[in-house]
Amino acid sequence: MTDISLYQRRRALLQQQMGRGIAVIPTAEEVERNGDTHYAYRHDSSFYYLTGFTEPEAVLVLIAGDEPKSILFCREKNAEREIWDGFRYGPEAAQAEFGFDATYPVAQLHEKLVELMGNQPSLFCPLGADADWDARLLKLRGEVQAKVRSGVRAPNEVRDVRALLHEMRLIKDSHEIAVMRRAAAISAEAHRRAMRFTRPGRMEYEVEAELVHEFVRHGARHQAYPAIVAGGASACVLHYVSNDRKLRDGDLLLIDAGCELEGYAADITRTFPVNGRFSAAQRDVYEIVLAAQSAAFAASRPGNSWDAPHEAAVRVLAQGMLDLKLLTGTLDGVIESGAYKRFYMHRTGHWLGMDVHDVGDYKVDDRWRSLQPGMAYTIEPGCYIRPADDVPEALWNIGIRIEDDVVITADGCENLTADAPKTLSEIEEIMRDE
Ligand SMILES: [Mn+2]
Repeated sequence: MTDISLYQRRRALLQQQMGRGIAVIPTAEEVERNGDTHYAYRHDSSFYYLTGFTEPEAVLVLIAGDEPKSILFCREKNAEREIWDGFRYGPEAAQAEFGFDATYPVAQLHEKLVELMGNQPSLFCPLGADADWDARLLKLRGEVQAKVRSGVRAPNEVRDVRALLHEMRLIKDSHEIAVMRRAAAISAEAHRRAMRFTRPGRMEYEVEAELVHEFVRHGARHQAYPAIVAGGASACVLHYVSNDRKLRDGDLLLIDAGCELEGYAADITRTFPVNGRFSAAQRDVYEIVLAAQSAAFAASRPGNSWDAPHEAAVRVLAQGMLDLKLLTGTLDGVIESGAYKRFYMHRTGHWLGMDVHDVGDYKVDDRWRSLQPGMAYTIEPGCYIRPADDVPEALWNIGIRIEDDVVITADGCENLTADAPKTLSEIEEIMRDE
């Protein structure tokens, strides 16, 4: 059963913030893959956030002001197409099921919009997200403008509705956190399964198949992003997705994978030895990355700056690089100069939600924003050591990242992905079990 009130509340909140005006928010288009087939359809996240509706060819129209209205345009029922493509709600059932004030066939969108846009002071849309939609809405606005002599005015300002929507989506409500917990739990189970399965001689894609199997068998039909299954030197390629090499004894395996469940993403990275036992050099680097992650966790609490977890992680990583003789100089010196970026070139996290790299500004008025309860993000420090003359040979090709998903709570943060083994002993134990 769809919980209508959840989406109605979100629409009402957006309407309040709009003040007066009309918003037009389309869902995503279907995309052809080749020939007659399409990529698996994925709705637009913001459209879904406001509607709970997952069919393609749908548009949400909101009227804000004294008489707020929420209106859905969607595909009509079609017995013939439903035999081929499956169920569709149609306007009538969609109105009852999703709690709209009105619904119309999407074929009437243009004609109805000309009517609805008249005398609205502002037009809100995802401005700049899709050039075709921008052009279409401006043309529509022009048609309204042309009726000026009959006393109708067109909106005289066009605003990006995403500025409002993204601020709303940044703070997760209890429903969202509950879904994210489940997406995280399934993904953590998949990482456990991958650890049990991994051994020298197996292919990276065989490990990927184990991950996907675990996602799908729990109803998470899609990955939140393409899985990275990177053995040995490939772990130093940040977005390695070929996943087609043989796993070698003595190498590490870095897996960055998470499922999407009911429109919400999980994003977990674990790094572990292919043969189940960390070498001394691997252990040394791993302990540093793990300590950096702990420091970032400790800095994840309400009131702290978004940058605090990153700064904390960088401090530990940079000290570790000095200890390992990867860098020379002083701690403050290598942080100041950015020398540490040779081995740690990304930031320590990103917002997480419906999109794996979720929406929301990281800075407000040019300052890092402060963390608040309900904000969800990843904590993912790493260290990537490519072969070089000035790098101790024992460390060559060690690439390690450890990534968990957290939500800020009233007094700290909740780790959603704690079930994925992370300490040296937990990892060696689960790999020994097989
Ligand atoms: Mn991530």
